[in-house]
Amino acid sequence: MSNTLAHLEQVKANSRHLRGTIIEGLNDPITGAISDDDNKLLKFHGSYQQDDRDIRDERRKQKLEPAYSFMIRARLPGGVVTPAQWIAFDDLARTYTARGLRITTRQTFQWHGVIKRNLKPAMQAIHNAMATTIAACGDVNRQVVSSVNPLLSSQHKLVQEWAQKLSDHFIPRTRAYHEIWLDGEKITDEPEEEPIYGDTYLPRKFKMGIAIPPTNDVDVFAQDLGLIAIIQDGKLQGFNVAIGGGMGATHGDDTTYPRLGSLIGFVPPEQLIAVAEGVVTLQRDYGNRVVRQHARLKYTLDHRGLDWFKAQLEERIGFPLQAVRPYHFDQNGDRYGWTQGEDGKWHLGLYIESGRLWDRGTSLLQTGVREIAKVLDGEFRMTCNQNLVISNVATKDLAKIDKLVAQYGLDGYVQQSGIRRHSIACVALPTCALAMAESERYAPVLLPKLESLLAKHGLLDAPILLRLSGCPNGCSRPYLGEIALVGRALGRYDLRLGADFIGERLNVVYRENIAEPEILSALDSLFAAYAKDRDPDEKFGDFLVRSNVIPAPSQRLIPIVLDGVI
Ligand code: SRM
Ligand code: SF4
Repeated sequence: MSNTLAHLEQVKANSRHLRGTIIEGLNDPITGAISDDDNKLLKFHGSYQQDDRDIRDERRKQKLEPAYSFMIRARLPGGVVTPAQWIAFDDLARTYTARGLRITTRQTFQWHGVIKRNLKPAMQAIHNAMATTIAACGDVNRQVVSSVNPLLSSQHKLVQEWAQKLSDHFIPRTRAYHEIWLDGEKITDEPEEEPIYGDTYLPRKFKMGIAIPPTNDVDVFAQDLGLIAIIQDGKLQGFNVAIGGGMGATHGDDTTYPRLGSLIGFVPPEQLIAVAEGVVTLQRDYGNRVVRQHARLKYTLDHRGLDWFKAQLEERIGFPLQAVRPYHFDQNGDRYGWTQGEDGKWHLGLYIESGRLWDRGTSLLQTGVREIAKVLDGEFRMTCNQNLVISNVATKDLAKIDKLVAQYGLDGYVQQSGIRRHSIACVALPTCALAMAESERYAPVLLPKLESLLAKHGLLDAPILLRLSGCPNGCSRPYLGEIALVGRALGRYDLRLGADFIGERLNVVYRENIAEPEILSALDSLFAAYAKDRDPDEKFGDFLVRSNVIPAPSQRLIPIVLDGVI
């Protein structure tokens, strides 16, 4: 293999389909870590080696190795979890982890702080709960996300089936997962086939998501392959296809940037898998395998051209895409409280701060949801805004659920401010190796300060999208926040402003590398202007653009459409 390729390409090629020496590393009692190369492969199995950054310096001083542990991420297409699974996942959190359960911005669970000797039993516990972690991370198609639209339960069901089919279709075929984690016997010495991925998998991670208008809770234009379900008269007609969305960027490197997906056409359901496979395999064949920073689909598209990509895709799949169908989004946040679906069942949207369910002191949110799981005759759905929906509840059971929700303080959403209800924060410190600043731990500090400013200007109930990220990788999709803080260094952030409320316009940098006093002072003036001069129902981000408070966003206002009208 050419030595101009990124090192990881060579690791993948030599890994015997993701085996490497992970088993040997797990069995090495001398260290709490595994080797760097195995760590890269471990991601494909849904786990990351991390260390507790709060005590990193102290351990270095004491000449101890870092406090290594592992984060595990589940693959739960569409974020649907049965009550039995919830209890099993909660047991796992209590037995093996240090930081409770964490709902992610891709509507699945992460468990942090699993030490090496517990990794295998933890993976087995997930398997025993009829779930998996394979391909939750790594250069493959990840967790497939889909809208959690409680009003339209039959539509959710239709779309959920496609999320599951896409997820299953793109699961790696290697037996390595069974061999390493489930003590699966090696069935054959014959080389295994990865029919979609080949020996070196994809150049970089790949993400798919399905939105059900009018809700864009998955941020469909942030996906490599974003699908907008078109449903008429209760029948799924098919999907508008958007490609090349992505958030990640690097401070100071203009060759990396967030990008909204471009709409390239419409596909009926029976052709969806073919189109998805066409997009994935084109990215497999043409994605950049030399420079990893440029390896996402968005760069392949911008490098080769959208027309080129679409022509290649149609040649590969053997049929043309149809013209984009009309659709309309009205928000990318979640609905809170009870809503009744068309089938009469009820759905309760709950706000979970930064998605963390972890009993601390008198706050017993983790136990609260566990108690609900014990009595729930329905299911849980996690959202891409890190929230939780208790779903498919019969009318006779409402009072029972309400009682537990109130008892365990899960009803905070009732009184919360508009900004809190629309806030997301990525994990960041102390577990994330890439964090430059606090995010999840900063949210409870920042939010009350913002709320007191908003209250001063009579805006406490104004729904404003706030997104915090500890670095520019963008795990909270901060470039789609009406207000976003993107970490630069401890206590310092870029303040970005002016995305819209529906996930169709990126924000821009308003102030670079500033600390909290400057952040609050800047927002105080802007809130004052918004309170005074906004049009009726005008959203904060739209107001900032209309009133030229921020320069017109350099990115397009709506995603590029090829060959179609919306
Ligand atoms: Fe992310 C890397 C956490 C959603 C873009 N992300 C990481 C790592 C694994 C850090 C690392 O590589 O060492 C973080 C682990 C932190 C920890 O301690 O748990 C991490 N990402 C998360 C989660 C948990 C954030 C959260 O608060 O919920 C989300 C888990 C999603 C999941 O369940 O699969 C998460 N990450 C996202 C999203 C949002 C999305 O997908 O909708 C993005 C932006 C969309 C995108 O991919 O473009 C995102 N994460 C990244 C990137 C930048 C990728 C890029 O193209 O440049 C990295 C860094 C990397 O891959 O090198 C990253
Ligand atoms: Fe870590 Fe950065 Fe992602 Fe936050 S945005 S979880 S700091 S990689």
